[in-house]
Amino acid sequence: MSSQDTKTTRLADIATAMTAVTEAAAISASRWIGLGRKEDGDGAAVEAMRAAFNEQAIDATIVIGEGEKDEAPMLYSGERLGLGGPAVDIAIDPVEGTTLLAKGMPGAIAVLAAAPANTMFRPGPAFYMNKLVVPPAARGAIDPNAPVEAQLKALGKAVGKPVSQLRVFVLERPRHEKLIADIRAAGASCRLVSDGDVLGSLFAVLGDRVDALMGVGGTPEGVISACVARALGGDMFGMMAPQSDEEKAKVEEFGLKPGQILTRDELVSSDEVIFAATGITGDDMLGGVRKVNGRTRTETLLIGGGNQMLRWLTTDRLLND
Ligand code: VTB
Repeated sequence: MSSQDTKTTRLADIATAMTAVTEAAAISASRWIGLGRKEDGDGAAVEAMRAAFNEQAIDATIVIGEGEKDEAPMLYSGERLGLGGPAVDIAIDPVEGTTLLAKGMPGAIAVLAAAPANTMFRPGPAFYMNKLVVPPAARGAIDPNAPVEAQLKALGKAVGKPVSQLRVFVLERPRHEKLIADIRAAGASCRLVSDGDVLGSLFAVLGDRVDALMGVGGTPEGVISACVARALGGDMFGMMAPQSDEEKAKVEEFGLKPGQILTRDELVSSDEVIFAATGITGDDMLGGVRKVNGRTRTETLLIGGGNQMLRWLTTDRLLND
């Protein structure tokens, strides 16, 4: 067996476990769809994720938990989970898009990324990151320090489109007013979305709906996005972008510089990455949790590094509720 085959086999084993974890989180969170209580939905997903991890034959270290930024319930960074097995770093977002969940809007997902132990960037207190995510054709073609117009020109050249046909995923936030104006002034268009830049990064890497993702979002989501980019051969840069003096001071104390740019491979230094996402509220990429013939159906997207494969899994479970 070649080393590539060995790697693939090991990944496949962990991959199944990872889908069980995101599915458990999505099912628990789905009970809170549209109830206006995002912390409760997030808390349910966190507890379900923790319980599901502890049933898997892995030695998982949570490198990136979620919650501190939104004062939501935590799966703590540094927490060890699992029954023992391959040592992996885990970045989780039990509900990516808690507001979407609380409002019953499309696009909330339960998501995680896994990679071999000690290969994921530890963001510490850095909550916000300025991201640039592009598809494989543009890998190495974009200067993260260049103005937006120059980046879009380089992107267009790399993907073979005029700038006027490029669309950029941007979170709709007041902080992005200038970015949005710059994108439009360059002749490109924006897909403005209220939440969910992990899905945005996935779309950008796939060149599906958008050609790039730009702007400031959560750092946890950023590391998960870097795993997607690495697994599928796309590119990403993440720039430390503290949004308050307090965050800036903590980031500096931690040894990171505001404005410091991390490459995709600094964000995750292994090709052996796994990404799993299960739809909660559902959108046109991943259906949400729903009842079908008395069973609970989930839709999960699984991406395994190395072979650049995307796998969609539809699972129906008989649950007692
Ligand atoms: C983004 C988005 C997330 O946080 O990362 C965003 O993808 C950034 O934080 O779904 P702000 O909302 O504070 O701008 C989320 O919206 C989740 O909190």
